[in-house]
Amino acid sequence: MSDITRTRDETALVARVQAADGEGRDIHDAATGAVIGQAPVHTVADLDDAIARAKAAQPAWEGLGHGKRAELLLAAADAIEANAEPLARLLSREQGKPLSGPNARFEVGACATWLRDAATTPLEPQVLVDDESGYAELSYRAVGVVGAIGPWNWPLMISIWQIAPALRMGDTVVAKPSEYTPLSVLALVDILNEVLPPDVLIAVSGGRDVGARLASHPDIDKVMFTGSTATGRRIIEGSAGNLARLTLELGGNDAGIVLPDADPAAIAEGLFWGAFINTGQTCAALKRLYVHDSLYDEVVAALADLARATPMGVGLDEGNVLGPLQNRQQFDIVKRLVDDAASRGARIVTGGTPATELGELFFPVTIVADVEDGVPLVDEEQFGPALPVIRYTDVEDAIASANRLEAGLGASVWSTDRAAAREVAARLQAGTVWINGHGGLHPKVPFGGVKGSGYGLEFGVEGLKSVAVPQVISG
Ligand code: TXE
Repeated sequence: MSDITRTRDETALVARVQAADGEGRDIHDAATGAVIGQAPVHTVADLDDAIARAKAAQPAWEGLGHGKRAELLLAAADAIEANAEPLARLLSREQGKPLSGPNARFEVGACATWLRDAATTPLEPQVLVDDESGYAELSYRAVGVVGAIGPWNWPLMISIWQIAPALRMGDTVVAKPSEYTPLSVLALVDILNEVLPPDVLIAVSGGRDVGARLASHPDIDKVMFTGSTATGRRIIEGSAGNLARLTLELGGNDAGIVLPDADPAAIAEGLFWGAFINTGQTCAALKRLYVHDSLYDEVVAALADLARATPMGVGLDEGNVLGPLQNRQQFDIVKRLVDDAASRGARIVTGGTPATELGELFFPVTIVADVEDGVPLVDEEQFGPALPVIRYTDVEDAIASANRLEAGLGASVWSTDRAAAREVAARLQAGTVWINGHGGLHPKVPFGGVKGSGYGLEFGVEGLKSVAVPQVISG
């Protein structure tokens, strides 16, 4: 086996991908502020070179066929697993999420799972007509070079969601990680490249200028993007020139509705992790919770109890399951929204002020009660550990509230009556509606948003189709 599979700690992973001394940008441990390493600062010229190499490598990669590509991708998944612990440690330090709980180790495990699934999901040609009128079949071919632009919240998992189906379908990929979390993605790509042929997957570590060029480059055929709605709009504009196909996952402001027949004790933990997985920095997290008046106080109290009991701190400490905000910008957004809600008379049940004793970017889990639609903490995406809980008396009002914002990624309904919950679910404007849970994903179940949360589907057969072009052969 190659040397990378013998790597034992995260510093060795960083050493393989970081910039030469004095040429990079310091990347800090989100929890402690310590410097982890120096990210290379790639330029637009570096990106152009990477795209040219990826384009040159694409025909041979497609020519290998599904079987051989699947074999290589399965070997790449094994390589991730062989390096799981150092990758998880690097991710934990750079992103902030703890090793334990549904966090860094979980994320690295999901990378291997999603990669294997993309490698092995069949996508057979579909015979559409085969009779006296003629013959026609529909199949899916590689689209070409895919640009993968990633965020900082689940940097490894989301990169794999973008990269794996594209490679499987015979595309080559140029990936640009977020400038906040480049090292872990560079390390992941380095590990994958131990088994992939040269130039099939290239990571370019740059900022917004590099992202903008990647989305609009004439030799990019498809862009997979996860990030903010504002950047998504810019990518759409950029694609007017190259006509790149787009998959845009633009975050959300997911509503949860607790129906009057729900059992607060039974749902409290599901609600808590639905909202606070990755310390709330998750696109499809529960971001505003509508609770029927009859259960309101009980649900708020149960959430506050869990908030107080759930350990937050430095991610490498195995006891912690909640971490810091990843960056100052996000910390400031969360603080501003919580302060603003308090100033408008909302009740801060627990949390509410920075946990400076833990470190600069820590904000405690904050449950905000007696708050209403129209307050920015409800209407804007907080993307952090603060949950507004809104009281309702008529379920029609709760449905209208859930649907009133531009976002449409996920939603959830909580009830002991599954049929009643499904009826409400069908009326919610969201790409996924969970019942008695929030945010659970499966590699075979398509995921994507509606309205301002973007368009296009990831995962499963639909995900493979989205990084391919349909071709009809007729006659
Ligand atoms: O996102 P950006 P940021 C939300 C969350 C957060 C906000 C901003 O609410 O507060 O977005 O986060 C690249 N053309 N989400 O600033 O700017 C950029 O370099 C092409 C939700 O990190 O959208 C990075 O790689 N690319 C989200 C990526 O886009 C460009 C997860 C995302 O950056 C570009 C993260 C351009 N013009 C934040 N400008 C989710 N859906 O989960 C920047 N980029």
